[in-house]
Amino acid sequence: MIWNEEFETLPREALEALQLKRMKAVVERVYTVVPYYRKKMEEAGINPSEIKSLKDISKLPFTTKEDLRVNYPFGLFAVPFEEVVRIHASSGTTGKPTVVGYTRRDIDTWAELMARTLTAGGAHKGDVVHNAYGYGLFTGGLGAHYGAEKIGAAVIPISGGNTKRQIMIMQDFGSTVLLCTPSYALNIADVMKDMNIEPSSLKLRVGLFGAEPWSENMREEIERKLNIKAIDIYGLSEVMGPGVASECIEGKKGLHVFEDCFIPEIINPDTGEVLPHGSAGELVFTTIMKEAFPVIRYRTRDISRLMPEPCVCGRTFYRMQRITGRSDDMLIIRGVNVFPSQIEHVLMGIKGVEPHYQIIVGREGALDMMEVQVEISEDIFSDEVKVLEKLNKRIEREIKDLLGVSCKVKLVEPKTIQRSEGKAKRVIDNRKL
Ligand code: DLL
Repeated sequence: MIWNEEFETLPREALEALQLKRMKAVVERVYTVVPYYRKKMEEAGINPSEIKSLKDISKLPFTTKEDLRVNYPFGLFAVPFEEVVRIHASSGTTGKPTVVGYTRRDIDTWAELMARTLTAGGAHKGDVVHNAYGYGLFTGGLGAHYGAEKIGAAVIPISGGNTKRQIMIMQDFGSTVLLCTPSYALNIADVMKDMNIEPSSLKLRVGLFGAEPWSENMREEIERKLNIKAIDIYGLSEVMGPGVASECIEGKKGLHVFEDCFIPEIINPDTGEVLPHGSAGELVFTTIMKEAFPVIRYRTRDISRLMPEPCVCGRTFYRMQRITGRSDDMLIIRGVNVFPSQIEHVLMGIKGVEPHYQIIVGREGALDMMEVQVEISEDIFSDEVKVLEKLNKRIEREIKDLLGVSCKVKLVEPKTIQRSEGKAKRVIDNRKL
């Protein structure tokens, strides 16, 4: 099923004409109203009037998380603040979050995109949508919520956590569609098994999973353990939230990018050069429908590939391959984006610890676990156990406060963490996706 036949099956030529019109308008607008964009374009020696074809997009400078940080919190908003009706945020590279805003029309566009996403995954009016994406500053919960209402489904805004209760609600309310991160879906499956509940006794039919990397193996495992079809959905706060690209249940191979709202490019992450379709590289998006927080050539750091081949479902939007990695060091731990630099930021603020640390990530069952090994200084090393225990707890608490995700801290003796001979290896990720 297709939610919006008119746009989702636009012939390529008409789609590209629409993209060009919208792209010109947004470039013109940010140049006029956002001083930072104007300055960057001037520095790059490009004027919006020189954007004449879709290819000309490559003349525009990239936008990065660093640009968002410099303009924290609202410096890149492109409408008067009273037009903003919603603010979300995701983690930034230091203590400050990345902030994004939406006008009323942006919220409508987002609901439309999530309606398309849910429909592509096979959801419809009459479904009971169990939305276990987190509600709050994270875009997952509320983003999916509005789309589910738009298609006329009954939404259960359950948010994350309390898994036994989630399962009871699924049984009692007859949930048919599950929305959560893929690792949480596996966790639900494990808890169900512990509770001796047969997945086939539930009404669950399909799950739309995203917000973290997963693999075809994980898809098979989720489908088998929960007795459902599992669909991959992708998005990021800076560009919109969920609803940037999604798989269709007919094809289940690559995610259709909603190209009437976003222009995708693939670049070489080292040189910034635009790569031809089919090559693997970093995904870059330009938003062409957003009002409050448009982004021009936003570097996602996600590695993928664009697939122009037609899809069995009839959508004309190009697909992107499932995300295969990142071009930076961002980790996703239990759905929360974590940068090693954030942990470093905490450590630097604590007396008695050295800036030598290592993050070890693994899985216990379906749950991500993070351990941070931290070197302590010589003078603290000889202190009493009690002092060290206190220090340990303090670091754990401060990391939890900043990241919103708990970890285990292990203090290690001075000079035991291997020194780098080039790029420091801060992270050891033992998770098998
Ligand atoms: O995770 C938005 C979202 C919510 C997408 C719910 C899908 C479902 P952020 O918190 O800003 O936004 O994190 C964005 O998460 O750059 C990717 O690295 C990663 N990511 C999101 N979806 C996928 C996916 C939301 N399907 C970052 N596969 C992105 C792999 C994903 N990684």
